[in-house]
Parts: sequence; structure tokens; C-alpha cells
Amino acid sequence: MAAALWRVHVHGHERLARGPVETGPVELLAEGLSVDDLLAGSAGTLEYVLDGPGAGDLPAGATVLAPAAGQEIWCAGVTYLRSRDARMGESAGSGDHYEQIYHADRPELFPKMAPGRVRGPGEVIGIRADSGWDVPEPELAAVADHRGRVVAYTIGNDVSSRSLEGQNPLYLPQAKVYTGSCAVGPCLVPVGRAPDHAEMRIRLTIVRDGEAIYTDAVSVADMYRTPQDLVDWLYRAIDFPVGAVLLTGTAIVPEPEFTLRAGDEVTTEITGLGRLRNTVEVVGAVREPAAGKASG
Ligand code: DO4
Ligand code: MG
Repeated sequence: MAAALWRVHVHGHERLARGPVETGPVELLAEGLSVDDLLAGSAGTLEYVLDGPGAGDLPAGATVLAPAAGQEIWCAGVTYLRSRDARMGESAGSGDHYEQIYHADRPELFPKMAPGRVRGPGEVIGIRADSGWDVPEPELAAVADHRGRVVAYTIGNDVSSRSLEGQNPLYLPQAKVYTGSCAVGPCLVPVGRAPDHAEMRIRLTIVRDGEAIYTDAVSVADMYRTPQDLVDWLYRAIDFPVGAVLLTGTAIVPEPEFTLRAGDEVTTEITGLGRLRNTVEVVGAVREPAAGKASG
């Protein structure tokens, strides 16, 4: 079983560890190393550290953290036909921009989470109290180093409010960015040790009250773009000194009647990358707006 890189919490400290994708971290790596160092380093740093000397068995009580530290999390959208069709459907006849962007050279890219905000395996993910139609978006996440090379993969969930997104495209930041709207993990698998992205399958399972109420699986080969092409666009005019994580879009869209509820357990599995599981909670509150809008 190939070793993957895990970010763990041990006795109050963040550490890196290695262990199989399937079973979890088993051995600590040298103290003082972080994901930031690996993505800020020269080509091959990730593999070099992963194959380097260990620093002892993983102590009991260690918990797995999101495998991102100082990295911004970005998302690409409308990279699969299924997503294009869903966006056009939810915009009730005013979704031509989705058709255009699906075919355009320049992809849709949007910032999702500032460093430190993304959730990890086992943590809660959020749905907004002021939204009524909410879905997980299980996506292949490309992890790029400071030069903009995709060096690893992990799993990402771009949790989204379809009500807000469908009402007006200018509400997209509120549909996409709020507390708990993104999780990544469980670990980083170097590109050279992962299946080719086109060989991967993404499977989503949602369990409610102990029963699997939704499951679907898609092939990453259906993506209209490649992870590296998306990252090239992302790095065109911004620098990321400690790298970045880019979720590459969803092709799993539950039927319109479906919405997430508090307590739902959402699991995404991707071939060769393991499994990311989170439970849903409601975040925020529905508040009446302050009296009156400015006139004019
Ligand atoms: O344009 C809206 C976002 C679409 C998206 O997040 C996706 O396709 O995954
Ligand atoms: Mg998405």
C-alpha cells in the first residue's frame, strides 16, 4: 500500500505523518515540517519528505486534520456537462452564461476558503440557515505547489446553496462561501502515486437517520478540462507562495427535490485517494434586514 501524507494533531501540536490511504497515518515525520514547507519547496520535496526518515509511531489519540494549512482553497465550476445543465436548470431560463463558460477557454474559478477555514475529515460541514436548497459537491481537489504544478490530489466538498446560486449569479459568493462550506481530506497523495485523474471515479453517499438516502458515482474522465489546465488559469495573475488547493468541479447533482439536512452524513470516495466523511450542521440565522433600504 502506497504511503500518503497526513496532517495530524498530536499532543496539542500539528505534525505530518505517513500511512496508507486506506488505513490512515501510522508514522510521524520529522518535527517542524508543515504542508506549507512542502509546497513552497523545490520539485520533488513532497516525495522526498514522504520517503525520508520517520520520527516514531503515531501516538494514540492523534486526530487527522485537513491536509491544508496556509493554502487558500479555490474552486472551478461548470467543468462537467452535468454541472452546466444543473446550473442552467436552477437559473430558470436565465443561465446562458453557464453554457458560454462551459466551452470558453477561460474557466470559472472562485475563491472558496481562506487559509485555516477549511474543515477536515470528521469535522462538521455547514448549510446556511437562510437557504432552503443545499447540496454537497464532491470534487477531485488538485494540490499545487508554489510554481503552480499539481503535485498531489485529495478529496474536496464544495458545499453550496442552490437557492442562492439560482436566484442571481451575483449571489454566488454567498452561495459558496460561509462557515463550514468546504471540507478537504483525508490525506495528500502525490500525483505520481495516484491513479491518473482520468481513471478516477468519485462516489457520493448521503446517510440520513442511519439509512443511505442518496448515492451516485461519476468518472473524472468526463471532465471537460484537466486539473493542470485549471491550475494554470488560477496562477495566471496571482502568486501562491505556499501553494493552493483547487477543487475541480462537480458532476454529481442530486435531483431538485433533494436538500441536505442537519445530521446528514456525507461521504465522498475517490479512487486511490480514500474517503472524506463529514456531518452536516446548520450555520447562521435568518434575520430580518435592518429597517429600510437606502433610497435613490
Ligand atoms: O457556477 C457555479 C458553480 C459551479 C460549481 O461549483 C461546480 O460546477 O462544481
Ligand atoms: Mg463545485
